[in-house]
Amino acid sequence: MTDSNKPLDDEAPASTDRRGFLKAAGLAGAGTVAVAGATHGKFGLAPITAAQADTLSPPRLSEQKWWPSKWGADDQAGASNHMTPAKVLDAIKWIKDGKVYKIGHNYESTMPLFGKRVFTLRIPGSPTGGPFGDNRMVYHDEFVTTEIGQVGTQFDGLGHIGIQLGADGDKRQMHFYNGHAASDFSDPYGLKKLGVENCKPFFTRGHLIDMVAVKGRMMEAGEEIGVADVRAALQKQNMSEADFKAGDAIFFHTGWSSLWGKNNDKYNSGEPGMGLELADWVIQKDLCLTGGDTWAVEVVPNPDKTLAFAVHSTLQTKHGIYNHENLVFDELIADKKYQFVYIFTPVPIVGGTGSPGSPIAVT
Ligand code: UVW
Repeated sequence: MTDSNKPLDDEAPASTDRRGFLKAAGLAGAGTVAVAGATHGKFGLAPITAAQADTLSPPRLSEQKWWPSKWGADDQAGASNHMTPAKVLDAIKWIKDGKVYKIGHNYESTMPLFGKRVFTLRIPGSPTGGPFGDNRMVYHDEFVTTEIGQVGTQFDGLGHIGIQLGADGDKRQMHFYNGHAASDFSDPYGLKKLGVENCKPFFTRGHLIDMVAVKGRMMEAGEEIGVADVRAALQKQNMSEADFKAGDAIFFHTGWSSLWGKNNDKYNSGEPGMGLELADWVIQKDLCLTGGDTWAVEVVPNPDKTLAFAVHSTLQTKHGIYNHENLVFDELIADKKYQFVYIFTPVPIVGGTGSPGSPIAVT
């Protein structure tokens, strides 16, 4: 990792030596798995034991303090701060055809859901109301029960992923983007900080990496996308690393979305995706967002069996770089359109952890 934040001296428990802190960090990983609940033991995410933690070689992910953010100590918008008028005017140069591609899935009860999340829709009364007036108007409303920002095509806000640095249950030591501690903002009626409403709408250049073309097949669960893979895809697509500018977004087509609604068990069983090497590259390129045709956009299980969703923790928690999950790129791939304007306005649910919605790519 080239992550160069300063050590967490002021956060380590007073009585903890380096070895002890590594152990705490390892057990924090176990806590993360417990949050995943139903996935315990799945994806190779079994919690590490204290004995395993003792053998971990430094530096561990959670050893370093990642705040204050480069966007300011009070910032809650993270990498969406890249969305400036200059960025929009630069991005718009990529619109040549006037063609709009829908890159999100429809929302329906048959979509694959992570863990025990649900999606149910009812039309109360059906019709819900009316008739009104002499014109006899009737109407339908929908009633939806779901984890609204974390099902289907979903955009992770910065209140979604944190890192537990202390003991289980110690919310003062559960830190999120910009160091915000769960003790300061977590609330059953909506997050008091880092709610998705703080994110600025996206209108930026998007680069699509076609891993299916690189591999000649759909990628498999646990298969990591590295920097060399991205370079191979760029070469195949007549693109270059120099095309990436600060504030751009990168997307990965792995073929995994072909399982969507057809083999949900396999879709949910793990996934191919980014590893930490590539996460570092994303940080170096100063991108605003990653996205993919999988439910986490990162490799699951991680080839390093002691890690769980480490790319989420690195990009979202430590760098405020957003993640857009469960996308679909088939039409862009069919048209060989690998560069476009990515447009997405997160639904500003006050205190929400994420957002549903219908992102588009415009060429
Ligand atoms: C978790 O919520 C654990 O993952 P994701 O952001 O991929 O839904």
